[in-house]
Amino acid sequence: MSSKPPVPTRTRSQALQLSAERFFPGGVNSPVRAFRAVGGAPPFIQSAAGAYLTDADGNRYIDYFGSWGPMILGHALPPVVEAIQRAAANSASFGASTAAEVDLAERIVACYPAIEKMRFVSSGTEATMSAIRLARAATRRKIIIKFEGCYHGHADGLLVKAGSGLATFGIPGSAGVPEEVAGLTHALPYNDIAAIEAAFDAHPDVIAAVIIEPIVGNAGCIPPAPGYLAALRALTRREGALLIVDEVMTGFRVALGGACQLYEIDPDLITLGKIVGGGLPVGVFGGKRKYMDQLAPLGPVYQAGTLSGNPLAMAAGIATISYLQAHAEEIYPQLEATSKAVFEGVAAEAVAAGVPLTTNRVGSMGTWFFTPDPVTNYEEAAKSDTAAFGRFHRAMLDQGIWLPPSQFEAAFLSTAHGKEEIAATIAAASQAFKFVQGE
Ligand code: KE4
Repeated sequence: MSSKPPVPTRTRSQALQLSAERFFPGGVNSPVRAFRAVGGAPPFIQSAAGAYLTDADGNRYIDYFGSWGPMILGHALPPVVEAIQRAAANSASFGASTAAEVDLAERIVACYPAIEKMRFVSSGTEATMSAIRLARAATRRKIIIKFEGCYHGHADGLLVKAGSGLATFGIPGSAGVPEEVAGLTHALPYNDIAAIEAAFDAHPDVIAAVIIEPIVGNAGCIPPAPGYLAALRALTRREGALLIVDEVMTGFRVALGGACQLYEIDPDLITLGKIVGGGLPVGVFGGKRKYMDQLAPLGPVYQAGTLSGNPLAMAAGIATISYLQAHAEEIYPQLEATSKAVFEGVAAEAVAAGVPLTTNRVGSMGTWFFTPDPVTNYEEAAKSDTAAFGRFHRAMLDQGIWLPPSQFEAAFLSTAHGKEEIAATIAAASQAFKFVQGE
């Protein structure tokens, strides 16, 4: 067995972790950051620039989780930083309407023609939660369909696991979610149109909406099967249920117009987050005017938020989206080329090391699944060797490559990832695969 890569000094991060555990459960403000799925103690980040993170002990890492998606332009891109600084000089928040909200909305509509009207919120969870409330009001129906492996934030009705049978209602996916609430949601297999047909047949005229990650990112990356999304659109239209496409992760990521552009989907409602805020807290839900105008103050559906449309978040979003709009013709082909190079390069090192690996990727989001078999739904993703992934993750981290700390998360590249970062990542993978086969 080759000698393992030396573990960098992380004493300051370790001390910070102990302090953090006094205040936050697990020492974190979002569970996945705790590294429970991969083991070891998470480094604390001090700063970041371009494709690189620097931890509290001065160790540098090439960043492949990009704040879980937002940092498509890399960290601290000057026009984004300057826009936030200018906005901050005029106060951080007003709680009143601003021109910046109109500016960002105009840019979003230009990229998402299916969005006739929208509302800003402060997270993806708020966006999907509000879209579902709107869908229930618009259809006067209660049941929601989601898909196993898809995550749409932590609203009660979306923390639901599949029941015992396909046509049975969901069961709570978290403590604290009442069965009565979980029972209003179906969790079906992804990429299985027959399962949705069966659910509509078993429960006619009561399904308010189907919410889907058009490309799954939260089970690791799982692309839609050819024709799946089009079939889902036709089925929901036929059955009078709204189609909510959750582009919180894929929006502006896989194309300027997201998966809706890539797969030519015309949903009833779309949710956005992450990139649209340029790293500051922004969520969006929007869609057809006939639904959106049912929101207060025009209609009976209540939804509100103290920091919705926050001026600093709008400034970061405008700077990010306007940069993407101005440079889309070179950015998306560049992201495709760099992502293809690194995903295929790492996969080739797995073959050389005799490590079973399946690679799923759409543009600059992708996952290396530690399984020899295709991954087309959550059940297949769950067959991955998560212990092997954990060993790989640690060996990559100790060589300065920071992958998302879970087999069931997507990795992301940014426009700041270039030839040097790709070469370093592939070289580190060549070493890391030597430790994957077992301690
Ligand atoms: P937030 O509430 O975390 O802003 O967004 C929820 C959400 C909604 N929809 C999709 C498709 C999402 O991916 C997310 C959040 N994604 C996770 C990463 N897989 C956020 C990271 C975390 O939970 O810390």
